Amino acid sequence: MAENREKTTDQMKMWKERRGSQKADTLTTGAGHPVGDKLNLQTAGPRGPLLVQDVVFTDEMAHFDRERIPERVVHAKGAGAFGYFEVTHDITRYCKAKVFEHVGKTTPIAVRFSTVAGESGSADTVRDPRGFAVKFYTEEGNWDLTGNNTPIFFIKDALLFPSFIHSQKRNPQTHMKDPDMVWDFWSLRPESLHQVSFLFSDRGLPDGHRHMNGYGSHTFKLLNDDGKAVYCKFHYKTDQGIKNLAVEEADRLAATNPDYAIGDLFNAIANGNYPSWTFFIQVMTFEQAETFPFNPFDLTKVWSHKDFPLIPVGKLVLNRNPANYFAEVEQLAFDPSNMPPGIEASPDKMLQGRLFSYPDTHRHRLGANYLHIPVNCPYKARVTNYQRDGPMCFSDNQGGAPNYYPNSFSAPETQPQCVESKFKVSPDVARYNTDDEDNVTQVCTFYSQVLKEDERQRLCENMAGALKGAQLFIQKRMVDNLRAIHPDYGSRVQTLLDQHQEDSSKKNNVHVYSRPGASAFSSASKM
Ligand code: HDE
Repeated sequence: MAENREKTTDQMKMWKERRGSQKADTLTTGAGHPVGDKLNLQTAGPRGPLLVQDVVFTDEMAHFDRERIPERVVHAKGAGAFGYFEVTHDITRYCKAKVFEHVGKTTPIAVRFSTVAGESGSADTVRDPRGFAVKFYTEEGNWDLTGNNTPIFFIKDALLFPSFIHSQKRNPQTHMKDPDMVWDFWSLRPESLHQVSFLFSDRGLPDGHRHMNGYGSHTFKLLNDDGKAVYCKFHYKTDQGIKNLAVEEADRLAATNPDYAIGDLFNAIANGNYPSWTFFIQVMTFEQAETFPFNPFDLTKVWSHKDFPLIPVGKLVLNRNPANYFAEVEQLAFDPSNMPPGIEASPDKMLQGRLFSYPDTHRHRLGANYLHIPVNCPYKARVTNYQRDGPMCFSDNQGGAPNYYPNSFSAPETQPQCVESKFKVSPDVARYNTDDEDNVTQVCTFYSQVLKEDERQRLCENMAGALKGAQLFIQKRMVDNLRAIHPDYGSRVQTLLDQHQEDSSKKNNVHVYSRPGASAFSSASKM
């Protein structure tokens, strides 16, 4: 029924309605020349050939030929929206950043949610972590909290990231997702088990983007006005409540409505049902960090909420859909190194690696002047510096202001109170191996205490359903790792794998370890 159509389906209709009785605009070329005919090429005679002087055609085609920019190397499929952050609780004793200046203060935000391993046309309902990236447009420059829907990650050393991602994406020859690659990497790197266990639990299939939490994940540093620093983690908890999809429902949606999460977010906002998240921090003093039983900068670990309680800070609300997807979401560029004074990086090796990678990828994907693009531009601050020129310079290029520093002509000056905090670094420079740090304790707690019995069983079924696609020696290595976490974890997954082997030998009589069609990242993980 036409009246039951969703807002996403009715977008064209609504656009027309908004224009009301306004006359249609004049169609122009890219250079603004009015176009007389947009349906017929200019040809010598009715059967051709085409004339090179048909600039209406060449202008249109040349631009079309260049429409695609490189998709994000990870997190390519996503949905974006805009809104605000409001401070509800004072944390100025920890942080001097103006974004937290006083209760009631609001700051505009942009948020992009994403899956990780799929391409930009892939389905939304696959088993995968979800990106949850927030850009705060503050008067001290943009602050990008480029997080995920999990408080932890698969690895703890940034040097491993390209290999890790290669193992989760496509096989270099077949161009297919490859369970051998996925499980080979994970089973060779036991520090991934915490995140892998989270991924194959119910939370690996969130029901759209509104029903999941977000996390800054890394440890950051906060500085107050007196220059005192503490370590901190950021959390945003969904006010819509956590909701996950059952495996069968996720599969059905992947086949029938692959853009389910994009549509769900757009429709909610278009209907005035604005999603929100409550923003918290956890704080650890430098003294507590010294005696913390784990490396407090290890991204494969969480900080217990009992020892480091959540401190409420504010609210994130999304109340505007993008007016144009490419302009405001495809070009939206997050960068963990975007931090205003008062928020700094901790020594976390993953965070440190990200400080380089993001602006580097943006310069490749969007160009050297990507910060001129309106959605990335720190419009609440005024950019005054000594950077000039470059391709696609959209601003006035800072007019006649001096382009060198120091200078004697009253050009932008440094602000000593904004200098980064001092900290001591004493150890030897080396390539330190961290893979043998305790990779067991927290995963064991997750498996045996956080999950309930039915959740544990589903985790094992989901995992075995995907792991069965890998070669036997990889399955064995993975199960050995699981046994090290908890004997029950390993033996349950092994029993399910054996069951599968039996079923498939009965069915095929041959070839029990041939790979099933389902990729390791398909949600379909029931045996
Ligand atoms: Fe990313 N990641 N990442 N990542 N990441 C990118 O940046 C990278 C990591 C995350 O909606 C890329 O603009 C490295 C952790 C999100 O636009 C790239 C390392 C977390 C998004 C990149 C990590 C994330 C990205 C690809 C390890 C959660 C999407 C395109 C050292 C805390 C942001 C782009 C958006 C995107 C690199 C690990 C979250 C290549 C090198 C950990 C949400 O720069």
